Amino acid sequence: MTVTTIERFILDNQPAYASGELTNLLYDLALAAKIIAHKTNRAGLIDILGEAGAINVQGESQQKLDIYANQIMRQLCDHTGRLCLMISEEQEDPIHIPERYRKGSYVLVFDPLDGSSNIDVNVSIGTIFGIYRCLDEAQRGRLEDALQPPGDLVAAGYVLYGASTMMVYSAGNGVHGFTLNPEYGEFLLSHPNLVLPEPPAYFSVNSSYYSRWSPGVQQFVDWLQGREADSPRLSARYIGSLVADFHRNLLRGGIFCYPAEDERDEGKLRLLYEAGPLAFLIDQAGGYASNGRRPILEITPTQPHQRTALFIGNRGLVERLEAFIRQDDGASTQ
Ligand code: P6P
Repeated sequence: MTVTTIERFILDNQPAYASGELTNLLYDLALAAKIIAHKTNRAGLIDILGEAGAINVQGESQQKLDIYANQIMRQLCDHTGRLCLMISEEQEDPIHIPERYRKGSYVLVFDPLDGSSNIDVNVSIGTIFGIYRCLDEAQRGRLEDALQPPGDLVAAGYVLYGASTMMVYSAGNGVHGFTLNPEYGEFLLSHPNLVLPEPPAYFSVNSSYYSRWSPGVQQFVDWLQGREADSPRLSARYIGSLVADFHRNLLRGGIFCYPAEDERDEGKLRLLYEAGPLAFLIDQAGGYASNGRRPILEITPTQPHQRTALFIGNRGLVERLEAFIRQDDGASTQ
C-alpha cells in the first residue's frame, strides 16, 4: 500500500503549463485546511476550554470560526507571490495583494467556511475554493481577473470538516480526494480519480420551499420523489451544508438542488466561490451543473457576490430538470 501525500501528488500531477506557482498555491491551501480543521474540530470545546483567542464570559471575544477561517486563508496566501487578487465570501470588497509583496499570476476565490451556522449543531462544514489565471500578465489583479466564467478555472476544490477532514481538488486532470491523518498532519490520497457513480442514489433539496419554486421545478421534484412511472429510485438526503451534501453525492451519485424562488429569483448560493468551483469539479467527475437553463460553467459573473440557482450532479438528472423547466416555465433569457 503506497502512501501518497497531497504534496507528492500535486507535484507529480501538476499541469504541464504550471510554473510551480499553482502547485505551491495548492500546498498553501492544504496547509490552510489543516489549520482551520484544527480549530473547527474543537469548536464545541472553545466555550469549555476557554481557548486562546476565543472567550470571555459573554463569549463576545470568541472569534467566529468563519472569520477565523477567512483570516487564515488570507494570511497564508497574501504574501507568497502566487496571487494577484482574492475574493472571499466573508468580505464585500476584493482583497488586493499589499504593495510590499510581489503579485503572482493567479486569482483565488473562496468561501472560507460555508455552512458555519451548522457548527453549533456539530454538522460538517466546508471551505470551497477556485483558482483562475489573471487575464493580462501586464495588468494583474484587476476585478475582471476574478469575473471569469467557471469553465475558465484552472483548479478548484473543497475541504470538508467532518468525521474526518478531507480535501478534494481538481487541476483539470480528474478529481482526487485526500484524507487528513491527524497523527502526523498529512493529507493522504484516499480517493483517487473520483467519478460520479451511476445509477445515482440521492437527491438533495430543501422541500420546505416547494411553494416558492416555479412549476417546472415543482414537477421535477415530484418526479424525483417517485410520483411518475419513470421516476428514478432515489433517497432524500439534505444536510443543509453544501459541501457535505455535494461530497456525499459525488461519492454515491445524485443531484443537489437549490432552486430560484419567487422572492429570490437568483436563489441563495453564490456563483463565483460556491457554484462555480463545484461545477468545475462535477464536470471533471463526469457530471453537470446548471442554473436550470444553462451550464454554470458558461455563466460569466458580473458581480463578485452574485447568486445563482444551482442543480448539480449526475448529468441525466440535471438535464431532466432543464427539460421540465423548458416545458413548464416557458422560454426565458436567464
Ligand atoms: P437552506 C449554508 O447556510 C448554505 O449556504 C449551504 O451550505 C447550504 O446548502 C444552504 O445554505 C442551506 O440553505 O435555505 O436550505 O437552509
